[in-house]
Amino acid sequence: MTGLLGTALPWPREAHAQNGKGASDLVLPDTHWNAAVPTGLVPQKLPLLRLSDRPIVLETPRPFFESLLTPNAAFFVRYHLDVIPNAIDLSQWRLSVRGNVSRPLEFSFSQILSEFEPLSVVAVNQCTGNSRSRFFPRVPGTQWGNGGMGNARWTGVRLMDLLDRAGLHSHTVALRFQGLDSGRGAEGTPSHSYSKSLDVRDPILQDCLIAYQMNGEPLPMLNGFPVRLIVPGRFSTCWIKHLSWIEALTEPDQSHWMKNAYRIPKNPHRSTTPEEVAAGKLSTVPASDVPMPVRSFFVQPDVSSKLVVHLPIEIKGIAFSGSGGIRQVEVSTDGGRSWRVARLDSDLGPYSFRGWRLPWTPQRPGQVELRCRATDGKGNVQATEPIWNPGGYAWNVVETQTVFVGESA
Ligand SMILES: Nc1nc2c(c(=O)[nH]1)N[C@H]1C(S)=C(S)[C@@H](COP(=O)(O)O)O[C@H]1N2
Ligand SMILES: [Mo]
Repeated sequence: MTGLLGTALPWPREAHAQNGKGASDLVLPDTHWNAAVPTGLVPQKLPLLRLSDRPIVLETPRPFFESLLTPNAAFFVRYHLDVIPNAIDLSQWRLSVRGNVSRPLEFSFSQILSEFEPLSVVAVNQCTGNSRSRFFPRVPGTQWGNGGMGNARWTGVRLMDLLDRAGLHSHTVALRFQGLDSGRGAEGTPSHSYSKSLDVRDPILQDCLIAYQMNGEPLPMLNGFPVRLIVPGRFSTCWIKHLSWIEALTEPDQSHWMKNAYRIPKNPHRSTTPEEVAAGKLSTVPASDVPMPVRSFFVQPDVSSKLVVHLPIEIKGIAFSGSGGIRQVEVSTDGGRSWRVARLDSDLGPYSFRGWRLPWTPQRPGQVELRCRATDGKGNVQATEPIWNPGGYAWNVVETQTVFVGESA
């Protein structure tokens, strides 16, 4: 597989992550032995579900989704490589735009802040592998529950405003985005850095932001300080953190991250079988080239809730889609036999979580299976059959939630 990575990329740390004057002090676990940090705690983060230490991967527990904007300190964290910048000297840091452009440019942080019009978007950042632990047969990869996602208000500047300054040449076919993290990649690949590309004709480029704020604060280090790419409605595999290089390519990106990783079945259900994969018949597309499928989730009640027969409660949840926001959420309190339409909360825009709620008075004691299913702005409804693909990607099956109703007398 060596040789897949077309252009040689620089070693990010040498180029940019200096530890000099003005650096913020942040102590991250040593990549081999984490004795420097109390167990379970990572700088700027609350205790979250720690799925890996090397690299650090944290999942957001369900109660944090009671707030429509996920708190920064509870926002999930995903890295692929274990050398993560833990201090960035903004006086040295630059965002460079290079490759097939008229004027290769390097932007300082203060230029990004002062020379471009700021704007904000509320958008869900969801890992392509969110909910992977549901897959059967099991697939390798981070075994996410439903907390490999979060919703935030991202503030920054338009990607296209920076690119217009640099002047994209014709014959550019793709834009490659690379972050500062580095380290040993997948075996047999030279993927010592994390980078992803978007097709230059992809209309989503017009909506992409280079964000320096998350929920009105500087980005937490682990969510991409000082700037990250926001690609609204798309899986976050292409939301490059610590974004430092944008490169206009004249050939399609042949790197490991585009050719091998993060590819999903081309069919609309994103589903296949182990047999089809073994037969070599599966055609795939990069997960970042397509809108995220519609999903909905229960926030309350959960399996630990104390429910009592004839005592009214409110069933609450969230929903989102990469295709035109949420049109409707339906809830079943009888295992899918009948459905009622939930009330939707206020609309924070088509890329945001949409809160929903439904009053419910349990009529009988015992075990009840709740279900929720959402329909998006384009009329897509959540899947009812299990999804399977070898990467464990793009799960969007109707959620079920078992609850227990107690006697009142
Ligand atoms: N620099 C960099 N950016 C990255 C990644 C990474 O490993 N390095 N992982 C991507 C993937 S797959 C995910 S799911 C999101 C996670 O974003 P978060 O860590 O801010 O929650 O970051 C994306 N951007
Ligand atoms: Mo991801």
